[in-house]
Amino acid sequence: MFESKEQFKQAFIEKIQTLFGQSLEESSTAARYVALSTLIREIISKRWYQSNQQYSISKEKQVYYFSMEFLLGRLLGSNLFNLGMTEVCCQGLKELGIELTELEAVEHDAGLGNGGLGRLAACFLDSMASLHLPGHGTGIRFRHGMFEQKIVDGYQVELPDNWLRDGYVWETRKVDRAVTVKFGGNVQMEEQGGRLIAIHENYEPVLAVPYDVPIVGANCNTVNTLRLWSAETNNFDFSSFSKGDFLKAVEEKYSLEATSQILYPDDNYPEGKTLRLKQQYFFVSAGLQSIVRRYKRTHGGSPADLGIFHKKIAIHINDTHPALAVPELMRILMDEESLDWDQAWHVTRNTISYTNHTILPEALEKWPIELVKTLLPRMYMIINELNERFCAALWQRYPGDWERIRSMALIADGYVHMAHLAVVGSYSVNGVAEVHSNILKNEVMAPFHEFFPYRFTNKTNGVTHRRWLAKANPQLAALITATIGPGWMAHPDELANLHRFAHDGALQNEIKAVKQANKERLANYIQAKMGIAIDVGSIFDVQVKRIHAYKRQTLNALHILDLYNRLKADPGLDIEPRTFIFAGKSATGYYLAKRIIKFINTLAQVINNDPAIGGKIKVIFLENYSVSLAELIIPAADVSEQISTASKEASGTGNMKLMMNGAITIGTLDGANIEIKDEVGDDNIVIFGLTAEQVMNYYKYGGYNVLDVYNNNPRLKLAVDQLINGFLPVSPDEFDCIHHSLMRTNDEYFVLKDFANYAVAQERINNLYGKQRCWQSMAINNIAFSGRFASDRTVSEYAIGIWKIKPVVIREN
Ligand code: 26V
Repeated sequence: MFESKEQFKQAFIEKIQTLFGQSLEESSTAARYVALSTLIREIISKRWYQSNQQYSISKEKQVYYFSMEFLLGRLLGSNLFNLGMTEVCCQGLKELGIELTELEAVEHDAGLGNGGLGRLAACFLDSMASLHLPGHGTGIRFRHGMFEQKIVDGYQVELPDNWLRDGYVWETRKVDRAVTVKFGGNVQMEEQGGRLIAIHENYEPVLAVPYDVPIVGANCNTVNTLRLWSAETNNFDFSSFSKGDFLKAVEEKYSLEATSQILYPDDNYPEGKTLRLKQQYFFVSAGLQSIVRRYKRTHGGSPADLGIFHKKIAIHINDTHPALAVPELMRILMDEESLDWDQAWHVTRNTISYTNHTILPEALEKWPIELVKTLLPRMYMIINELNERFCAALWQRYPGDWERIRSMALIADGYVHMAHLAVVGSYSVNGVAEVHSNILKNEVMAPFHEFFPYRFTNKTNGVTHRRWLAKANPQLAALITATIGPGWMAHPDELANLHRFAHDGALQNEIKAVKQANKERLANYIQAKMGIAIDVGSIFDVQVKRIHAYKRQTLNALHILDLYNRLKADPGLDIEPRTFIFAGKSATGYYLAKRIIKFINTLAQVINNDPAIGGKIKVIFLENYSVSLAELIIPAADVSEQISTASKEASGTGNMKLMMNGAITIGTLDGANIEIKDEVGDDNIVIFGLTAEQVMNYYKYGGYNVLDVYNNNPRLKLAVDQLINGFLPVSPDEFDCIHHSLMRTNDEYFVLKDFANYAVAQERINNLYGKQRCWQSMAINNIAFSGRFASDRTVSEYAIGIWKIKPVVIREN
């Protein structure tokens, strides 16, 4: 650590010299970033070593969070923040004529995730380390993360993400910890000494090499590990090579290494691709092998030692993507550690816990039997045995109820059902918000809940207030600290003390000024990026998230179109000026979502260039939504759009980030919106639309006819017609698919049904914003009651309620 700015400056300059053989003056911004990060990494490394040592000595239980995705974003700023070094570095650099923010901007986002699920994993890592919890991440080091989105002529265009291009300072390659993962081949059972042994032959070995990223806790010495696995091969096919067939040798190498090349960019719509199943088994197997190896070093390697594995290790699976952890842990315990089936099953069932993140039926993972059999023969054997035993238990309880047994089986209708495997193979299943957990228990997984009533709980999501409030919005953080003291940083519940100041005129003015500054920062970015000037006095109305039919960007867009129509009809219409800001990526093959992007951009083109409306409204679609861009947009938001069809959004986490930054939610009673409403009270949120129960009743019993709504709402009818009647400057069939999804398939997501209420809710937003005192008090209350949505709360609920792990306070030696 640096005692002073002077000491820091000297170390920084020396680092540039030793790394690059350059003086400070000669160095580029990129070199300075590398030098600063390297310096910080060295400080982290000491604590990392100490953490690992003390974890081993303490022998306390550890948790491993298995996730296909970790959407980390940038680490320099958050590491400095958690180390408490932001100030000294920022000031020291300033004296050298360098802006810290400029160096931070050099870092490529680690975009190893699609959206909510991956970012949640990153927030959890931050909270585990900051709560002194021995908790680590296990995932894949994708060579290419989430694609880079360009908007060309209003359409999404995908470019490969090349985040490793300039190297990644935060990772350490641990070649001595590599393990082998076996694919394909065949498995024979042979009897040896009275035991059945599985012999796996003719398999394709892939070398899994771990890259470790340190996860720095805030204001403590804890540094945990995110271990990301990379597929490599050292068995270059020398026979082909020496015969001169270079191409074949290289081909094989690339095909094996393909496993960790690319993140699948489809959330909520898994494709049954072999490579994806390969990725899942790859990191699950590598991760478990390495955990068992470490366990044996610390706790002993006899079968009896492994029989109490679950007392020292918890493994959490983030959705079903790592659900092969169930059969893989069985395999390791039986085939490699000589436990019998019952012992292995006892350990496995008590080690693994599972979070469900979606109930969209199309997102529930299932794999064709044939694929599992050929790619993972040993996994298939074990799943099959698990299935037979589970079905037998079901038969005991429900004799003759074939339909129920089929609906719960691990293998049925030609597929392996991963959610069933995850529920059966774990001791805990949770949803991510109250309403979502209840739907799991009472609808989607009702038969499982009946069979395992104690297995199901709720753990409402949270986000790290360190990144999403303190770091993203430093001025707001300073203001909060000046008002209620610094305690909220370690105890986000203390934000509630702000409530007393909700009507304090001075604080209201200051909150407004901070928001204004953030809006200006965003407006500058938009001006620079897109050449569009936006009114910083307008309401910044923000919908940033993946583009998906159920999230209903279409509802927002249709309302904008309606507002535009009304402004055209009556240029004197008295509304607060508003800037509608969208950002988000569509899955590559998701045709409808891609057209929704084009629809928003078409609206932008029409509205932003129509002098008749006097600049009262503008529409902006910011390209390439990412963690870093979110950190820029969210602090500038006045209004948070959380308008999914009730029952569809498991939780949402953007809703929490926006609330924490003082935005007012306009939203449906879906996901965590309901709990946000409960926290802030009805006066500090604007709720509209069908409830989850109403939506589910329509699905079950019918009774919704989109035409009734369409024919009875002339404003809505006009906007819907404008999609296809040549009103918009695109080819007449451009938005057929959007129109079709609304009008021809009876509006599956109730866009038209909720439209009128949404328009009323938007008017309320407009009127509330007009009463600035009232608005600012609402903003303060939203910040005040966001403490519950800090991931520190969520993670401690997991630690106490599920993982049964205790903090281990790391001493500085
Ligand atoms: C993810 C992926 C990623 C790789 C490609 C295939 C595939 C298929 C399905 C999924 C599931 C995504 C589920 C998900 O992201 N759920 C979101 O989880 C958030 C954190 O709990 C929650 O806030 C969101 O409401 C929920 O949609």
